[in-house]
Amino acid sequence: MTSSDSPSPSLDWSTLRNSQPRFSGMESGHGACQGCGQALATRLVLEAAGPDVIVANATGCLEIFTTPWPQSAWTVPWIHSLFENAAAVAAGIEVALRAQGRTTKVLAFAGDGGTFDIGFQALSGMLERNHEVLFVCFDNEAYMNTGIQRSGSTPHGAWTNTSPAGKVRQGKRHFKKDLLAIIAAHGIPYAATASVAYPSDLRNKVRRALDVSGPSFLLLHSPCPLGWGHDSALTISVDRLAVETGLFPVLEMERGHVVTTMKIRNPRPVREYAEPQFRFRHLLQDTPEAREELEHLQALADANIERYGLLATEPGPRDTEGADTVRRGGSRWG
Ligand SMILES: Cc1ncc(C[n+]2csc(CCOP(=O)(O)OP(=O)(O)O)c2C)c(N)n1
Ligand code: SF4
Ligand SMILES: [Mg+2]
Repeated sequence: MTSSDSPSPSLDWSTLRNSQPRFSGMESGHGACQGCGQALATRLVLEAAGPDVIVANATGCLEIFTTPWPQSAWTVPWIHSLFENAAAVAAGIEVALRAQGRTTKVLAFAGDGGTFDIGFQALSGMLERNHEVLFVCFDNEAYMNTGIQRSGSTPHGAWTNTSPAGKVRQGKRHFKKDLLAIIAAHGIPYAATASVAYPSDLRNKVRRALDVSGPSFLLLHSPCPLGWGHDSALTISVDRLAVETGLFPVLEMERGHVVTTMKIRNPRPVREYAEPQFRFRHLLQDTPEAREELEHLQALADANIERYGLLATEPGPRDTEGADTVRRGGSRWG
Protein backbone atom coordinates (compact mmCIF):
# COMPACT_ATOMS: atom_id res chain seq x y z
CA MET A 1 0.00 0.00 0.00
CA THR A 2 1.37 3.45 -0.82
CA SER A 3 0.59 6.77 0.81
CA SER A 4 -1.76 7.52 -2.08
CA ASP A 5 -4.08 4.60 -1.30
CA SER A 6 -3.92 5.11 2.45
CA PRO A 7 -7.42 4.77 3.95
CA SER A 8 -6.76 7.84 6.06
CA PRO A 9 -5.30 10.95 4.39
CA SER A 10 -3.91 12.04 7.76
CA LEU A 11 -1.92 8.82 8.21
CA ASP A 12 1.66 9.13 7.07
CA TRP A 13 2.58 5.59 6.02
CA SER A 14 6.27 6.19 5.67
CA THR A 15 6.55 7.62 9.19
CA LEU A 16 4.54 4.71 10.47
CA ARG A 17 6.75 2.23 8.65
CA ASN A 18 9.93 3.88 9.90
CA SER A 19 8.70 3.66 13.47
CA GLN A 20 8.53 -0.14 13.25
CA PRO A 21 11.36 -1.95 15.00
CA ARG A 22 13.99 -3.04 12.52
CA PHE A 23 15.49 -5.72 14.65
CA SER A 24 13.71 -8.98 15.26
CA GLY A 25 15.51 -11.58 17.35
CA MET A 26 12.90 -14.22 16.53
CA GLU A 27 11.70 -14.44 12.96
CA SER A 28 8.33 -15.53 11.67
CA GLY A 29 8.02 -19.04 10.29
CA HIS A 30 8.15 -20.73 13.69
CA GLY A 31 5.55 -23.30 14.69
CA ALA A 32 3.64 -21.60 17.51
CA CYS A 33 -0.14 -21.90 17.57
CA GLN A 34 -2.07 -19.01 16.08
CA GLY A 35 -2.49 -16.26 18.68
CA CYS A 36 0.25 -17.61 20.96
CA GLY A 37 0.92 -14.97 23.62
CA GLN A 38 4.36 -16.39 24.34
CA ALA A 39 5.50 -15.95 20.72
CA LEU A 40 4.34 -12.33 20.80
CA ALA A 41 5.96 -11.67 24.19
CA THR A 42 9.27 -13.13 23.02
CA ARG A 43 9.29 -10.95 19.93
CA LEU A 44 8.62 -7.86 22.05
CA VAL A 45 11.38 -8.73 24.52
CA LEU A 46 13.93 -9.21 21.74
CA GLU A 47 12.89 -6.07 19.88
CA ALA A 48 13.57 -4.08 23.03
CA ALA A 49 16.76 -5.91 23.97
CA GLY A 50 18.41 -5.60 20.55
CA PRO A 51 20.94 -7.86 18.86
CA ASP A 52 23.77 -7.89 21.42
CA VAL A 53 22.30 -10.65 23.58
CA ILE A 54 22.70 -14.35 24.29
CA VAL A 55 19.59 -16.33 25.23
CA ALA A 56 19.46 -19.45 27.41
CA ASN A 57 16.05 -21.05 26.88
CA ALA A 58 14.53 -23.72 29.12
CA THR A 59 12.62 -26.61 27.61
CA GLY A 60 9.00 -25.73 26.91
CA CYS A 61 6.76 -24.51 24.13
CA LEU A 62 9.04 -21.62 23.13
CA GLU A 63 12.06 -23.84 22.67
CA ILE A 64 10.04 -26.44 20.79
CA PHE A 65 8.19 -24.18 18.37
CA THR A 66 11.29 -22.14 17.44
CA THR A 67 13.76 -24.95 16.80
CA PRO A 68 12.39 -27.91 14.85
CA TRP A 69 15.63 -29.51 13.65
CA PRO A 70 17.28 -28.41 11.38
CA GLN A 71 15.53 -25.03 11.47
CA SER A 72 15.74 -22.13 13.91
CA ALA A 73 13.66 -18.97 14.18
CA TRP A 74 16.34 -17.23 16.28
CA THR A 75 18.58 -14.51 14.88
CA VAL A 76 20.47 -14.06 18.17
CA PRO A 77 22.81 -16.58 19.83
CA TRP A 78 20.57 -19.07 21.60
CA ILE A 79 21.16 -22.15 23.68
CA HIS A 80 18.67 -24.74 24.81
CA SER A 81 19.02 -25.65 28.48
CA LEU A 82 17.20 -28.32 30.45
CA PHE A 83 13.71 -27.64 31.80
CA GLU A 84 15.19 -26.86 35.21
CA ASN A 85 18.45 -24.99 34.67
CA ALA A 86 18.05 -21.99 32.33
CA ALA A 87 19.13 -19.65 35.15
CA ALA A 88 22.26 -21.71 35.88
CA VAL A 89 23.22 -21.85 32.20
CA ALA A 90 22.66 -18.09 31.85
CA ALA A 91 24.74 -17.44 34.99
CA GLY A 92 27.61 -19.46 33.51
CA ILE A 93 27.45 -17.54 30.25
CA GLU A 94 27.43 -14.24 32.12
CA VAL A 95 30.52 -15.15 34.13
CA ALA A 96 32.36 -16.27 30.98
CA LEU A 97 31.50 -13.05 29.15
CA ARG A 98 32.61 -10.99 32.13
CA ALA A 99 35.92 -12.84 32.21
CA GLN A 100 36.38 -11.92 28.54
CA GLY A 101 35.53 -8.28 29.23
CA ARG A 102 32.45 -8.41 27.02
CA THR A 103 29.24 -6.44 27.64
CA THR A 104 26.79 -8.70 25.77
CA LYS A 105 23.55 -9.00 27.76
CA VAL A 106 22.43 -12.42 28.93
CA LEU A 107 18.78 -13.39 28.94
CA ALA A 108 17.24 -16.52 30.45
CA PHE A 109 13.84 -17.55 29.07
CA ALA A 110 11.51 -20.06 30.72
CA GLY A 111 7.85 -20.90 31.01
CA ASP A 112 5.98 -20.80 34.30
CA GLY A 113 6.74 -24.49 34.90
CA GLY A 114 10.43 -23.77 34.32
CA THR A 115 10.25 -20.78 36.70
CA PHE A 116 7.68 -21.24 39.47
CA ASP A 117 8.36 -24.94 39.88
CA ILE A 118 11.18 -26.98 38.42
CA GLY A 119 13.56 -24.11 37.57
CA PHE A 120 13.07 -22.22 40.80
CA GLN A 121 16.15 -23.50 42.62
CA ALA A 122 18.49 -22.42 39.83
CA LEU A 123 16.67 -19.08 39.54
CA SER A 124 16.94 -18.36 43.26
CA GLY A 125 20.65 -19.17 43.22
CA MET A 126 21.25 -16.96 40.22
CA LEU A 127 19.50 -14.03 41.92
CA GLU A 128 21.28 -14.60 45.21
CA ARG A 129 24.71 -14.72 43.54
CA ASN A 130 23.92 -11.40 41.86
CA HIS A 131 24.52 -12.48 38.26
CA GLU A 132 23.82 -9.80 35.70
CA VAL A 133 21.14 -11.78 33.89
CA LEU A 134 17.60 -10.83 32.90
CA PHE A 135 15.37 -13.81 33.65
CA VAL A 136 12.10 -13.71 31.70
CA CYS A 137 9.22 -15.98 32.66
CA PHE A 138 6.56 -16.42 29.97
CA ASP A 139 3.60 -17.14 32.19
CA ASN A 140 0.90 -19.11 30.39
CA GLU A 141 -0.19 -20.64 33.68
CA ALA A 142 0.31 -24.35 32.95
CA TYR A 143 2.73 -26.88 31.47
CA MET A 144 1.50 -26.36 27.94
CA ASN A 145 4.14 -28.12 25.93
CA THR A 146 3.38 -31.49 27.49
CA GLY A 147 -0.39 -31.19 27.15
CA ILE A 148 -1.79 -28.66 29.67
CA GLN A 149 -0.84 -29.86 33.15
CA ARG A 150 -1.30 -27.56 36.15
CA SER A 151 1.72 -25.69 37.47
CA GLY A 152 2.35 -23.60 40.58
CA SER A 153 1.22 -20.66 38.47
CA THR A 154 -2.14 -22.06 37.34
CA PRO A 155 -4.91 -19.87 38.81
CA HIS A 156 -7.31 -21.12 41.42
CA GLY A 157 -10.36 -22.76 39.85
CA ALA A 158 -8.79 -23.29 36.42
CA TRP A 159 -9.26 -26.55 34.55
CA THR A 160 -6.17 -28.34 33.30
CA ASN A 161 -5.68 -32.00 32.47
CA THR A 162 -4.33 -32.55 35.99
CA SER A 163 -6.82 -30.26 37.75
CA PRO A 164 -10.05 -31.46 36.15
CA ALA A 165 -13.43 -29.90 36.81
CA GLY A 166 -16.29 -32.17 37.80
CA LYS A 167 -18.70 -32.92 40.61
CA VAL A 168 -16.05 -33.21 43.31
CA ARG A 169 -13.68 -30.41 42.34
CA GLN A 170 -14.00 -27.15 40.44
CA GLY A 171 -10.61 -27.12 38.72
CA LYS A 172 -7.38 -26.32 40.58
CA ARG A 173 -7.87 -26.29 44.35
CA HIS A 174 -4.70 -24.39 45.20
CA PHE A 175 -3.85 -20.75 44.65
CA LYS A 176 -1.48 -19.33 42.06
CA LYS A 177 1.91 -19.22 43.78
CA ASP A 178 2.87 -15.71 44.87
CA LEU A 179 6.14 -15.79 42.98
CA LEU A 180 6.50 -12.02 43.05
CA ALA A 181 6.69 -12.04 46.83
CA ILE A 182 9.39 -14.71 46.65
CA ILE A 183 11.34 -12.74 44.04
CA ALA A 184 10.92 -9.61 46.19
CA ALA A 185 12.47 -11.45 49.12
CA HIS A 186 15.70 -11.76 47.10
CA GLY A 187 15.97 -7.93 47.13
CA ILE A 188 17.15 -7.79 43.50
CA PRO A 189 17.58 -4.39 41.83
CA TYR A 190 14.62 -4.73 39.46
CA ALA A 191 11.61 -6.99 38.91
CA ALA A 192 8.42 -6.29 36.99
CA THR A 193 5.30 -7.82 35.53
CA ALA A 194 3.83 -7.02 32.12
CA SER A 195 1.14 -8.20 29.75
CA VAL A 196 1.18 -8.71 25.99
CA ALA A 197 -1.93 -6.51 25.92
CA TYR A 198 0.34 -3.53 26.72
CA PRO A 199 3.36 -3.91 24.41
CA SER A 200 4.97 -0.50 25.02
CA ASP A 201 4.87 -1.03 28.76
CA LEU A 202 6.41 -4.47 28.25
CA ARG A 203 9.24 -3.17 26.06
CA ASN A 204 10.00 -0.31 28.46
CA LYS A 205 10.36 -2.80 31.28
CA VAL A 206 12.80 -4.90 29.24
CA ARG A 207 14.94 -1.81 28.67
CA ARG A 208 14.84 -0.88 32.36
CA ALA A 209 15.71 -4.42 33.39
CA LEU A 210 18.72 -4.45 31.06
CA ASP A 211 19.89 -1.08 32.36
CA VAL A 212 20.29 -2.20 35.96
CA SER A 213 23.49 -3.60 37.29
CA GLY A 214 22.80 -7.07 38.69
CA PRO A 215 19.98 -9.54 38.25
CA SER A 216 16.51 -8.62 37.00
CA PHE A 217 13.30 -10.55 36.58
CA LEU A 218 10.25 -10.13 34.33
CA LEU A 219 6.97 -12.03 34.66
CA LEU A 220 5.13 -11.73 31.35
CA HIS A 221 1.50 -12.85 31.21
CA SER A 222 1.24 -14.78 27.94
CA PRO A 223 -2.16 -16.22 26.97
CA CYS A 224 -2.20 -19.68 25.44
CA PRO A 225 -5.24 -20.17 23.19
CA LEU A 226 -4.76 -23.94 23.27
CA GLY A 227 -4.46 -24.33 27.03
CA TRP A 228 -6.84 -21.58 28.08
CA GLY A 229 -9.38 -22.50 25.42
CA HIS A 230 -10.04 -19.06 23.99
CA ASP A 231 -10.36 -17.98 20.39
CA SER A 232 -6.87 -17.23 19.06
CA ALA A 233 -8.11 -13.83 17.86
CA LEU A 234 -8.88 -12.88 21.48
CA THR A 235 -5.38 -13.19 22.95
CA ILE A 236 -4.96 -9.45 23.47
CA SER A 237 -8.45 -8.76 24.79
CA VAL A 238 -8.34 -11.75 27.14
CA ASP A 239 -4.99 -10.59 28.52
CA ARG A 240 -6.24 -7.06 28.90
CA LEU A 241 -9.07 -8.47 31.03
CA ALA A 242 -6.52 -10.34 33.17
CA VAL A 243 -5.12 -6.92 34.05
CA GLU A 244 -8.44 -5.06 34.26
CA THR A 245 -9.91 -7.60 36.70
CA GLY A 246 -6.89 -7.36 39.01
CA LEU A 247 -6.09 -11.05 38.57
CA PHE A 248 -2.73 -10.17 36.99
CA PRO A 249 -1.30 -7.02 38.64
CA VAL A 250 1.09 -5.05 36.41
CA LEU A 251 3.85 -3.45 38.47
CA GLU A 252 7.53 -2.75 38.99
CA MET A 253 9.65 -3.51 42.05
CA GLU A 254 13.06 -2.19 43.07
CA ARG A 255 14.94 -4.04 45.80
CA GLY A 256 11.73 -5.84 46.70
CA HIS A 257 9.54 -2.73 47.00
CA VAL A 258 6.72 -1.90 44.60
CA VAL A 259 7.57 1.40 42.88
CA THR A 260 4.97 1.66 40.09
CA THR A 261 1.67 -0.02 39.25
CA MET A 262 -0.57 0.11 36.19
CA LYS A 263 -3.78 1.53 37.64
CA ILE A 264 -7.11 0.03 36.63
CA ARG A 265 -9.48 2.68 35.32
CA ASN A 266 -12.58 0.51 34.96
CA PRO A 267 -12.27 -2.72 36.93
CA ARG A 268 -13.97 -5.62 35.19
CA PRO A 269 -15.65 -8.57 36.95
CA VAL A 270 -13.73 -11.86 36.74
CA ARG A 271 -16.79 -13.42 35.09
CA GLU A 272 -15.97 -11.35 31.99
CA TYR A 273 -12.42 -12.72 31.98
CA ALA A 274 -13.68 -16.28 32.51
CA GLU A 275 -16.35 -16.24 29.81
CA PRO A 276 -14.15 -16.58 26.69
CA GLN A 277 -11.96 -19.29 28.27
CA PHE A 278 -12.67 -23.00 28.32
CA ARG A 279 -10.51 -23.47 31.42
CA PHE A 280 -13.01 -21.46 33.50
CA ARG A 281 -16.19 -22.66 31.76
CA HIS A 282 -17.30 -24.84 34.69
CA LEU A 283 -17.31 -21.77 36.97
CA LEU A 284 -20.09 -20.21 34.91
CA GLN A 285 -22.59 -22.98 35.58
CA ASP A 286 -25.65 -22.28 37.66
CA THR A 287 -24.70 -24.44 40.64
CA PRO A 288 -23.81 -23.46 44.22
CA GLU A 289 -20.32 -25.00 43.83
CA ALA A 290 -19.57 -23.04 40.65
CA ARG A 291 -20.90 -19.80 42.12
CA GLU A 292 -18.77 -20.26 45.23
CA GLU A 293 -15.59 -20.90 43.22
CA LEU A 294 -16.23 -17.89 40.99
CA GLU A 295 -16.66 -15.80 44.14
CA HIS A 296 -13.30 -17.09 45.36
CA LEU A 297 -11.68 -16.01 42.11
CA GLN A 298 -13.32 -12.59 42.38
CA ALA A 299 -12.08 -12.30 45.97
CA LEU A 300 -8.52 -13.06 44.81
CA ALA A 301 -8.74 -10.33 42.17
CA ASP A 302 -10.17 -7.87 44.72
CA ALA A 303 -7.38 -8.75 47.14
CA ASN A 304 -4.76 -7.90 44.49
CA ILE A 305 -6.45 -4.56 43.80
CA GLU A 306 -6.43 -3.78 47.51
CA ARG A 307 -2.91 -5.03 48.18
CA TYR A 308 -1.24 -3.10 45.36
CA GLY A 309 -3.58 -0.07 45.38
CA LEU A 310 -4.54 -0.70 41.75
CA LEU A 311 -7.71 1.39 41.52
CA ALA A 312 -7.24 4.58 39.47
CA THR A 313 -8.42 7.67 41.31
CA GLU A 314 -8.38 9.72 38.11
CA PRO A 315 -7.69 8.89 34.44
CA GLY A 316 -3.98 8.70 33.62
CA PRO A 317 -1.82 8.09 30.53
CA ARG A 318 -0.39 4.87 31.98
CA ASP A 319 -3.55 3.32 33.39
CA THR A 320 -5.34 0.38 31.74
CA GLU A 321 -7.12 2.66 29.29
CA GLY A 322 -4.45 5.28 28.78
CA ALA A 323 -1.55 2.89 28.17
CA ASP A 324 -0.52 2.12 24.62
CA THR A 325 -2.11 -1.11 23.46
CA VAL A 326 -1.78 -0.94 19.69
CA ARG A 327 1.04 1.23 18.45
CA ARG A 328 4.28 -0.59 17.70
CA GLY A 329 7.64 1.08 17.62
CA GLY A 330 10.35 -0.48 19.75
CA SER A 331 13.99 0.48 19.61
CA ARG A 332 15.55 0.68 16.17
CA TRP A 333 18.75 -1.22 15.71
CA GLY A 334 21.17 -0.83 12.84
C1 LIG B 1 13.17 -32.80 34.15
C2 LIG B 1 12.08 -32.72 33.13
N1 LIG B 1 10.83 -33.03 33.48
C3 LIG B 1 9.83 -32.96 32.58
C4 LIG B 1 10.09 -32.59 31.31
C5 LIG B 1 8.97 -32.57 30.31
N2 LIG B 1 8.58 -31.23 29.97
C6 LIG B 1 9.07 -30.61 28.88
S1 LIG B 1 8.40 -29.11 28.62
C7 LIG B 1 7.40 -29.30 29.97
C8 LIG B 1 6.38 -28.26 30.34
C9 LIG B 1 6.90 -26.86 30.26
O1 LIG B 1 5.99 -25.99 30.91
P1 LIG B 1 6.34 -24.48 31.05
O2 LIG B 1 7.67 -24.29 31.65
O3 LIG B 1 5.21 -23.80 31.74
O4 LIG B 1 6.44 -23.97 29.54
P2 LIG B 1 5.27 -23.95 28.41
O5 LIG B 1 5.41 -25.19 27.62
O6 LIG B 1 3.97 -23.84 29.11
O7 LIG B 1 5.60 -22.72 27.62
C10 LIG B 1 7.61 -30.52 30.60
C11 LIG B 1 6.89 -31.01 31.79
C12 LIG B 1 11.43 -32.28 30.96
N3 LIG B 1 11.75 -31.87 29.73
N4 LIG B 1 12.40 -32.34 31.89
S1 SF4 C 1 0.36 -24.53 23.25
FE1 SF4 C 1 0.08 -22.43 23.97
S2 SF4 C 1 2.13 -21.67 24.55
FE2 SF4 C 1 2.37 -23.52 23.27
S3 SF4 C 1 2.64 -22.71 21.16
FE3 SF4 C 1 0.44 -23.18 21.46
S4 SF4 C 1 -0.47 -21.22 22.16
FE4 SF4 C 1 1.77 -21.06 22.43
MG1 LIG D 1 3.63 -22.74 30.88
